[in-house]
Amino acid sequence: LTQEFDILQGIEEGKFALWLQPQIDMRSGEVIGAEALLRMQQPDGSWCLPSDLIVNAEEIGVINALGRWVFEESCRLLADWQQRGIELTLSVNLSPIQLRDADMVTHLREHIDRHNITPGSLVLEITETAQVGESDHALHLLQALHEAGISVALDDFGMGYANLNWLNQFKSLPISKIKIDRSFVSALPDDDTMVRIVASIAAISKLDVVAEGIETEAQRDWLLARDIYIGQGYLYSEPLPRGQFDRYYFSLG
Ligand code: G
Ligand code: G
Ligand code: MN
Ligand code: NA
Repeated sequence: LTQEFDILQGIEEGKFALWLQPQIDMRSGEVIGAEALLRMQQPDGSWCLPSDLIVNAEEIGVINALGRWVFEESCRLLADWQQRGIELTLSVNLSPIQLRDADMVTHLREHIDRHNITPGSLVLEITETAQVGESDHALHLLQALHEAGISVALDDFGMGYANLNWLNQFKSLPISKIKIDRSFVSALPDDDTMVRIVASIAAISKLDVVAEGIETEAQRDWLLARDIYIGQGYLYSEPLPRGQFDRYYFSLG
């Protein structure tokens, strides 16, 4: 179990890092962005995300502190890219609990201003299970993010599909992307029902679609044939430490 002390001290001691998984325009093979994935340095020096770390951080009440570090680090990273003329979006995962942090948007805007980055280059990934459509506060927050020019993507989309109530509401939410959950992509091309449904919802709502967890060329080709062209997955790259991500980016550019 990761304790509060370990997490707060880990932040102080530089034990956290954001690794980057490339997001690809599969039509051209070009890198168009990255998802930031949190890693923590282990006693043996390796980096991973302990499977219970996010849940623990939520339970012991330090997820907002950790989330703020992630925001700050993301803004530093974007500022560094933008100073070097690298125009990529950075997608950052958010815990549903952070959606209840009343100061979250103000805090984010301060970082964006301080680092002088383009707000639209930052994408916040929220999970569908956060059921934002059912909370006035979360709706408010989405609206504020929208007004600040920050994009929002629905992560792991499809997992909560059984909730029809939610589906109806989501069409009117200020979000710009949906990410099709890896479990549906891995069922392609044999079982395509779910992805077809998601793709048609996206088409109706005019949202960008990102397909996660693409591992095979057959999956990529199936998606491309249905105009789903933004992809992320081991077929292209695993999440990479920053230096390696830069090399990946420049080797393709
Ligand atoms: O690479 P992967 O093992 O990183 O990620 C495992 C899970 O942890 C994913 O569901 C991902 O969304 C989540 N995750 C990764 N980084 C972060 C982060 O910075 N904040 C939050 N809240 N979740 C994250
Ligand atoms: O929940 P979220 O989508 O944020 O989590 C991303 C997770 O998916 C990370 O743990 C990341 O390492 C993992 N991931 C990314 N691409 C692939 C893939 O192609 N196959 C598998 N099995 N996992 C992947
Ligand atoms: Mn994600
Ligand atoms: Na996901």
